[in-house]
Amino acid sequence: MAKRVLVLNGPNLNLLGTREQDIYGTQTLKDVEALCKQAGIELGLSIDCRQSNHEGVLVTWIQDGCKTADAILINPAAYSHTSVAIHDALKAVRLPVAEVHMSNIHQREAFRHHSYVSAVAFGVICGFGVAGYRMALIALAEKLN
Ligand code: CA2
Repeated sequence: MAKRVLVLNGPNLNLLGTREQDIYGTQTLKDVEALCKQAGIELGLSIDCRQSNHEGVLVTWIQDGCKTADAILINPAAYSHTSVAIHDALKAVRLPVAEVHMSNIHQREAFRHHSYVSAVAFGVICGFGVAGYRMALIALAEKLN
């Protein structure tokens, strides 16, 4: 059976492609989700994409992940830099986690340099735009096989 990857996108990523195109590019969240589904087909993974602007919703989806997923790919967006709750939820589910950021967070404001998620992720990809999602799925497929 295909391994299942839960792809989570955090707050404001529903606005992708509509503003701040100099930082995040022109592709929309729909485009990112289509890219993930296509990569899933190529890699033999079943992909479930979700986005929320709410921390608690993301925490619940992560908790449910132990029943519905074999791995989690997450772009926690601004919650990367603030959320102990998301850190704790990811730690609790004990699934392999890949963290993705489209921009190079280390080249940006100091408050973006630390992510609470990185400590519970097996890998972090940043700075490669939306291609980072595909890279993370390749890494997860290898990890799961
Ligand atoms: O580079 C990334 O992927 C980020 O996770 C994106 C977050 C930011 O807070 C992180 O520091 C780095 C921001 C997502 C907001 O995306 C928007 C897209 C278009 C217009 C407005 C916001």
